Amino acid sequence: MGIILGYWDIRGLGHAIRLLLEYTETPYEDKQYSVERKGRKSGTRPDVIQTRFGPLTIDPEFDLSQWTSVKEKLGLDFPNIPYLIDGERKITQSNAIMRYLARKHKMCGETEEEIIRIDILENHIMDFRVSFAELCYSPDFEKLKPEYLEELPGKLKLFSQFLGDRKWFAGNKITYVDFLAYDVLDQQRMFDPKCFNQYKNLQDFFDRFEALEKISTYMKSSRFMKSPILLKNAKWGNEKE
Ligand SMILES: N[C@@H](CCC(=O)N[C@@H](CS)C(=O)NCC(=O)O)C(=O)O
Repeated sequence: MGIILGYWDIRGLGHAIRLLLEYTETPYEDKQYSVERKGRKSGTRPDVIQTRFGPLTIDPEFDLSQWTSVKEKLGLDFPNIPYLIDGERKITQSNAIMRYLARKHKMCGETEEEIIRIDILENHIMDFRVSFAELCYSPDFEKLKPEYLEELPGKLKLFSQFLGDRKWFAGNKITYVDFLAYDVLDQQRMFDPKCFNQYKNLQDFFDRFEALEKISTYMKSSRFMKSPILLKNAKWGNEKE
């Protein structure tokens, strides 16, 4: 049996995993769960999902039952999505999935310096991802957006400095954190299309990544999902472009 990736039918935490599966030419089933808008009466108990930034209560208008009806039945230690099933192996936590796939293809860094850079970036990217998701799911989105945009160049500058004149974030060889960085930085580019204007090395990084043969083929295929980035209850990134 091949690999099964289970996730919402959104980009979210699944995007970097899907990109890595495609890049490594790993056959996989992209098992997507949909959030339905209908079929739920208002006034019923809302679903709560566990996100990186804590529990997120979903308005009863949205029906998560495609996922919640199977959540406890898959034999996952800590039931959540994304999950990856590879035969007997059942893995949750997006970065555990990334590392599992990357280890198979020696994409976890080789030297101590590369591994330290990977560890730093993997965790920093998650902090960055979470702060952006918090903004997008916030009821105060419109109020908080200007401050986020004001602080964004300073945050991107740190990524630009960290990359420096390297080809990839860890060094000369592509590693799984490049997939995470690509995803999260690309979301910023979609949010504020001009935000990379002053960061030539990050623009070159986007181009280099998108020019990878397997990535470019995937991006042209019907399997590729640029959006929606977030669930339907988000204030931004919740629509298919
Ligand atoms: N720390 C987890 C967070 C997973 C997570 O936040 N999953 C969200 C979607 S991005 C979800 O909807 N979980 C479903 C649930 O809690 O039942 C990871 O990195 O994989």
